[in-house]
Amino acid sequence: MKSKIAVGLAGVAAAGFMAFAAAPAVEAGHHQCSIIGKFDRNRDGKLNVFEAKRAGKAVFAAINKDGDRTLEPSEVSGRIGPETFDKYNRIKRKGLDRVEWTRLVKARFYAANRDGDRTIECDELKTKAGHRLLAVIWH
Ligand SMILES: [Ca+2]
Ligand SMILES: [Ca+2]
Ligand SMILES: [Ca+2]
Repeated sequence: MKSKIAVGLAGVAAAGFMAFAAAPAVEAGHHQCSIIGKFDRNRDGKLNVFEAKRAGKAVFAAINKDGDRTLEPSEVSGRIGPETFDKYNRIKRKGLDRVEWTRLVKARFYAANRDGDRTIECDELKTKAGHRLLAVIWH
């Protein structure tokens, strides 16, 4: 009898842990989709490439802390990795200029658009590619 109770408690503890672990992901999902409302100019509940580019430009301005013309590695840390930085840093100045940054935003937009239509829907933001898009349009 004692062992049955112990097993039962372990089960409850495991379920409790899983519920705890799942909760933040659900909240994060809701949070992620709020960016659509923020930049959804044509009010269709989705992000088209123009809306995503606008969001990307807002990020550029927000994270370009030194106010120069480019995003340096320190300014994009946590958003893109060094390989991505090098790949899009075609004109080798200090960092990514607005054109290069926008090219990256567009590439991530199309990579995240799994159903191949013209827009990013909320569920597409919840995928790995969606997170990679969010990294360059969210602030
Ligand atoms: Ca829209
Ligand atoms: Ca800068
Ligand atoms: Ca889509």
